[in-house]
Amino acid sequence: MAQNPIITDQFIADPSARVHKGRLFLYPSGDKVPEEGHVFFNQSAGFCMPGYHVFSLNGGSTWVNHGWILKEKDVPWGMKNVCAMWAPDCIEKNGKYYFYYPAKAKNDDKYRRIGVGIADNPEGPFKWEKNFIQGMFSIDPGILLDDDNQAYIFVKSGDGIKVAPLSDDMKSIKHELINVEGLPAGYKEGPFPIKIKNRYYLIFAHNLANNGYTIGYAISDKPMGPYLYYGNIMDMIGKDTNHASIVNYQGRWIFFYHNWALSGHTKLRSVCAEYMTINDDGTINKVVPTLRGIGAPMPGDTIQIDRYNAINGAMTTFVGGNEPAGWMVTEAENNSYVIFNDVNLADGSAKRIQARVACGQRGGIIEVRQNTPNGELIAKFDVKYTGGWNNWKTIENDIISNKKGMINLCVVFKGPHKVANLNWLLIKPHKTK
Ligand code: FUB
Repeated sequence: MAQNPIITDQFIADPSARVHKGRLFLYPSGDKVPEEGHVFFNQSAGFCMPGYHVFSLNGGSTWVNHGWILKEKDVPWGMKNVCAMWAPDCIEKNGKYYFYYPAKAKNDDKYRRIGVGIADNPEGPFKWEKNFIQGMFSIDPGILLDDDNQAYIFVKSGDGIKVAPLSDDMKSIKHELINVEGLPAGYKEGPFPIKIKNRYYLIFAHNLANNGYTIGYAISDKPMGPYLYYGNIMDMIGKDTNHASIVNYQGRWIFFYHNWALSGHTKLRSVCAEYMTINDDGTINKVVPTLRGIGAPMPGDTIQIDRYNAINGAMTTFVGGNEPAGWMVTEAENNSYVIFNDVNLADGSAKRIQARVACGQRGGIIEVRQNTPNGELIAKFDVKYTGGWNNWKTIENDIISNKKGMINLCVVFKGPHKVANLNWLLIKPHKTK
């Protein structure tokens, strides 16, 4: 999957994004529907979180799922069957990858502990340390590696955000956690530290009036602070958690966060991403949630057209029938259209295009044009009755006028009735022998 939310075949939250070996990796936590009879322990806050997957971007807009990196049952020091694996982080130091995660420890009455695993590759496999890091009972580890190779672990601990330098082997802390000074009043968690142009940034989730979370940021000239609070990067998106990270990928800043648009349930979350900009004075411009999100679909990537930049005359709703979870364009009357920006046609060699459609009436024409409803015609589909508005069929046709590089698509529906429900488009990569 591609646009917001970026993954729709499972629930993930608390995204920690990192570029490793030039590739964009995502280390989220995972939410799941509790099994019948699941006993929540008293500090679960209603979450059922069984462990971690890792994802990476293919360069276009498809996220590759590298599978499980850690399940609760494999935490050497962890309590079983509590599903308490909250927000993780993963950084690289001297060619090794260190994955930090909170879990509930067995034989321990403390809140949560933080463990670490070490790998030779960003996607693992990780070798898990036998015990948790001593001297902390915390959640939400966020790691900063400074230019002098000193790493720091930031956590939510007690009622604030704390920090300590990590030992050189990254498996313990050099001294006890200290409070990060200079942050605003109110509940804070989800620290994500990052150094940008000699400034230390601390991004964090902030729940000032127990009302819902904003994402705030603070800046310091020293890794452990004191920090100066600059306000919100993202305002409240609803009355529950948010948790963010930022990363520079291929020259652009990307802001990752989570919402619960897919499930409608605040404990079953999905990760989203937006482009973000930083001003010359170091301040960060506010990020507004969109459907379109980031990434430029390439030939072979599905173009989730319902995650539009603009729409006119049609609307979107959840897809039904046997389709995987997600949304579709629907109620597409004559001349309604949807605009989806930034599709990467690469060298322009693609010859065929597919559309995933469902039609419960007499059909009509779907035109794919460049930029606007009257823009150059790129492809055209003659849509017929498919057996119902949720009976899905993939149809395919020639690309009439191919382009190279980045273009914006405008999909126009034409017909005397509602034309079709449209789930996605896909430009087929041209195979040469
Ligand atoms: O995902 C469980 C907890 O909710 C995280 O640790 C917090 O940051 C919040 O997102």
